[in-house]
Amino acid sequence: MTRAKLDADTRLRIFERMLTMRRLEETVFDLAARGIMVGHFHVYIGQESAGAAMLQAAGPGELLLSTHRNHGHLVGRGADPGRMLAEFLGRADGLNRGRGGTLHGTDRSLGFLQTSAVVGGIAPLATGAAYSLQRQRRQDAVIAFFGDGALEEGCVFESFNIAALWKLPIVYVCENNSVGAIGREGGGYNSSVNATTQFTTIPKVYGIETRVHLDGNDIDGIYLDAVEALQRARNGEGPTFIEAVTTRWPGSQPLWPVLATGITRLEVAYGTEAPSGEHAGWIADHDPVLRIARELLAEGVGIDTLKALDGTIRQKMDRAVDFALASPLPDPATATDYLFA
Ligand SMILES: Cc1ncc(C[n+]2csc(CCOP(=O)(O)OP(=O)(O)O)c2C)c(N)n1
Ligand SMILES: [Mg+2]
Repeated sequence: MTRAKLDADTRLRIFERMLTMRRLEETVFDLAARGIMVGHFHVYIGQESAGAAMLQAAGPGELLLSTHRNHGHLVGRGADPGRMLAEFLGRADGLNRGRGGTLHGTDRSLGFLQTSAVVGGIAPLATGAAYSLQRQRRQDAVIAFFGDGALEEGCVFESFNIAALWKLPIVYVCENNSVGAIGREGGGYNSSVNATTQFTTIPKVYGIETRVHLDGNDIDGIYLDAVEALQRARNGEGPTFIEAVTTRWPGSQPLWPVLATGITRLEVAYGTEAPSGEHAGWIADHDPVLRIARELLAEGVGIDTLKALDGTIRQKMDRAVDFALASPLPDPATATDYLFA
């Protein structure tokens, strides 16, 4: 199916979100390597296209919820990288006052309601948020991001059922990164094990509209589907399920993530440098940031424009690190603040 290409400005803005996500994750790796950031975390490298295109389509009143691979969604929605990094370091100026860390990121000021690292756990929360929007008669929708693993969880099926029955304003976004995943059996990070090979069959059973992008880096197609799905949700026509399929980033194969492909070199997209190292194949064929950069260059965007954009984003990340490091740890006297009981 051929569809209209997006205008150049929208494509560039989606790319800006993608590059911001990438540079943030590289900063996270740097903080971890320096021993400043401790504990486990998950990164969004290799999946930026879907999140960036969805977030580009989202309006200011939309509500967002995410899963353990949430950094990209948060920063792509516009969360301040300094406050994000402060949160990851457990500092008082973090988005959640240092209480949540990487796995519970939220930013209520942006409608980013919740991250749940419980696989599939976000689906009922997001569906409840959609019910709330419906009750308030708001012309907004919920976007719920989750991985393919979520489709092994019973609460996701219950959520689909309720959302379809009540025509709730919600877009479920399944980021299927299982292509090339080695999974636990292969000694790597958990990957989904599902009896169905076509995830869209699950929401379809409930009469939910489905769209699948076998090329999960098709930012035009995902953006256009997002616009349509959000409109359908706001019109009271019910939920949509969008699946984006991506090849798993080598750095997300091990139990602890590693910056397997190094700092992203836009020079590879400019053609002034060849991809190198053990994962040169992934860099050349699957890196979404380089792919969209190449597409933009082919469409006439100048190398200087991309260089300037990257420079601005890198400076933003440097300032974010300074902000996070300058932020104090929470005062122990506040340890029981913000508790329900
Ligand atoms: C209910 C539950 N079971 C198991 C885990 C451990 N776990 C963390 S991530 C993960 C794999 C999730 O796969 P997927 O949702 O596809 O996300 P991906 O890591 O592939 O992006 C598992 C099993 C968990 N967090 N929650
Ligand atoms: Mg997965």
